[in-house]
Amino acid sequence: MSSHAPSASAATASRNRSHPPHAFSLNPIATRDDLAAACIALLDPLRAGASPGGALIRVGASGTRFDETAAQGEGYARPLWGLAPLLAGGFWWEGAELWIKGLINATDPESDEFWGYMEDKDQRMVEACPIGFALAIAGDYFWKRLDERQKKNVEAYLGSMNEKDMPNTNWLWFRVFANLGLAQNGAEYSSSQIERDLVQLNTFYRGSGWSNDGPAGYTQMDYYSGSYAIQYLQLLYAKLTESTDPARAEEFKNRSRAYAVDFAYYFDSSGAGITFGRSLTYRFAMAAFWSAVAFADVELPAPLTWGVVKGILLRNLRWWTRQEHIFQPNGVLNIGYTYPNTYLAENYNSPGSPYWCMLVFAVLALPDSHPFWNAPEEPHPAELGLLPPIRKLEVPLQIVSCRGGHHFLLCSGQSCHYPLKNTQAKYGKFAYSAAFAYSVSTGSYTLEQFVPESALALSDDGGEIWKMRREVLDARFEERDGLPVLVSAMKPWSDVRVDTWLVPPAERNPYWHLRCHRIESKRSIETAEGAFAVHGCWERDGRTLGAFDDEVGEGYKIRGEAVLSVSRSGAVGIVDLLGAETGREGSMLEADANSNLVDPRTLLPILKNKISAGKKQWFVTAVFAIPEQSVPQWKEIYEEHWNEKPSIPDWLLNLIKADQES
Ligand SMILES: *[C@@H]1O[C@H](CO)[C@@H](O)[C@H](O)[C@H]1NC(C)=O
Ligand SMILES: CC(=O)N[C@H]1CO[C@H](CO)[C@@H](O)[C@@H]1O
Repeated sequence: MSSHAPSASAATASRNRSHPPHAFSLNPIATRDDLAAACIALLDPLRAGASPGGALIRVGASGTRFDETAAQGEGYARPLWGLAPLLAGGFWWEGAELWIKGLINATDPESDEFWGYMEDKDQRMVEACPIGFALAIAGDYFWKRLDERQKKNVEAYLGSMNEKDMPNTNWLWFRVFANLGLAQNGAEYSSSQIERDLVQLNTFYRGSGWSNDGPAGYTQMDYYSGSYAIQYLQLLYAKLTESTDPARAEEFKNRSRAYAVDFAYYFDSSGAGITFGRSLTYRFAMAAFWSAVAFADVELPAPLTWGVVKGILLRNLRWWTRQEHIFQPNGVLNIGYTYPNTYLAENYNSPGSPYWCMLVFAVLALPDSHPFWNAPEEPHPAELGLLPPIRKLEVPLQIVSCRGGHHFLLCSGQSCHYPLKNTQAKYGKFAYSAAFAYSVSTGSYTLEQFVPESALALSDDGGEIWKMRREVLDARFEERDGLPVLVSAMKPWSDVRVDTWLVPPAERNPYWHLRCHRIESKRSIETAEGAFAVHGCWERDGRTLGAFDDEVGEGYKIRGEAVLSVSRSGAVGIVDLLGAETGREGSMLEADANSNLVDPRTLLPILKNKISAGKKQWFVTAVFAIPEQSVPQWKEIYEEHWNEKPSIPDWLLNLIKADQES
């Protein structure tokens, strides 16, 4: 028996389970009934965590920056994003009784389970949004079933949000929905508060369909601008106020038409979405924009037909059905992305918080006869060549690429406006992919814990602490050789400046993007730059991947300033096109366990060197990536593409030469 023979445990280990498959994971997600069943499969297990009065649902034990009542209130309220359209769509689920009782008790000051009225900047404000939505579309259950005293309690509770201080962000939408829900049922509400909030929210608008998650000066346009909040709620609002606020309704629909063409690039042919920004534990909420488009009956510009919208939405959900580790053994969701992981979690992610994912179910409110349900699912338009492979997203300062089937974006110019955990990883990376999820730091000692995935990390203390891009300076577009290029700078220390040019894949090198850096440092530093993180194990026995093995066609090759890795996730490599003159050397970094959002065991191809104080140094990093996920024939083509290294474009060579001569 050769030492390469599979160990008996390899296949068994990956098939083995800690609990039986979840009903959601077994759902084919093809029809309206399938989607209703998927929604119910997510709701059912929550009942076990409900308080006697139904107002509080405990999903887990970890803490948040806010109180436990608000946390368990999330466990109650967020599932309403699915339950309300389920009921509005004419489905019935017997657990709904518990949620109706829960609303009564949550808002009753005489009940043990009363949540307490809202204070300034209260987490309860977020949960007022799904409650408002439930009142608006499923008032038959959540309003008409209540007696007069109970109705007054709901009115007083939601009304306690008016006039309070709120974060100047997407949160303002939550108050719009609290009032709208009351208005739709003829209850007392504040129309002036709705008006003030909408006027303020409108100041976030930046054009081309994109809103900032906050006022001018912020540079944060992530899933909150689209699926998690702003676009999503604009569209729900548009549908609910078509006759009472027609001008805004039309404006919001117009914004979604512009945004949709940009956002379509975020999803690949497998259904996966690009991992970018905070709150990714909301999982399939990432695709909720497409559900809201249908909910609001918005016809999108070509090539985004109903069949395409349906395809993007349902493929994303099916991708999630294949991520079977998103559940706890009792069937409720865990905190994490594709597996339990708190390194990525925000301080506001309570155990119930992942149920923001239920936003995706808005389409359940649509009747069978709706064109969304009638249209046959169509492939992603990029797969059919119906979208240009590269698109400049002027407003969010991103370049999206679907060249060769790999959907990813280049990013320079975003940052979170408050101190977020792992903020560098969530906004500061050069590239974010739908196939290779981003990685976060797991600790603060050595490169293995910092994980410079799609980043340039710098250390001035011999490699103990590493800095990666957080604040981006002077971000702008240039056009070179007919392609958009993102130019920006960072100053990790006051005496270190790094200028960066991000160049999307050219037609002749579809699987390569370039990141050129000019580093000027007055202190001695070490540098490390990473490609995308890859699955770090052999298929044959699941042990840590090593040097390339021709027999099995897996492993990694390191040659001077070039590293190529081939494993289950596809082929990923990195090389400095300036060659050995940069002093950069390739290696494989054993990224700390659970640093990557989709793969708990990753390796990272990196290039490292040292720069002495006072030196100016240019790098021209070329990053190679062919994902298994959306380029199924990658094994046959990767060698040819890897060997076809891009050359340094003339404009860049001239820039470097001029600088070196100055
Ligand atoms: C929406 O777009 C249409 C078509 O471009 C345009 O005629 C209309 O004025 C726009 N409406 C608003 C409110 O922006
Ligand atoms: C704990 C609690 O207050 N439970 C109440 C919830 O609401 C129902 C219906 O009003 C009451 O019967 C329960 O006593």
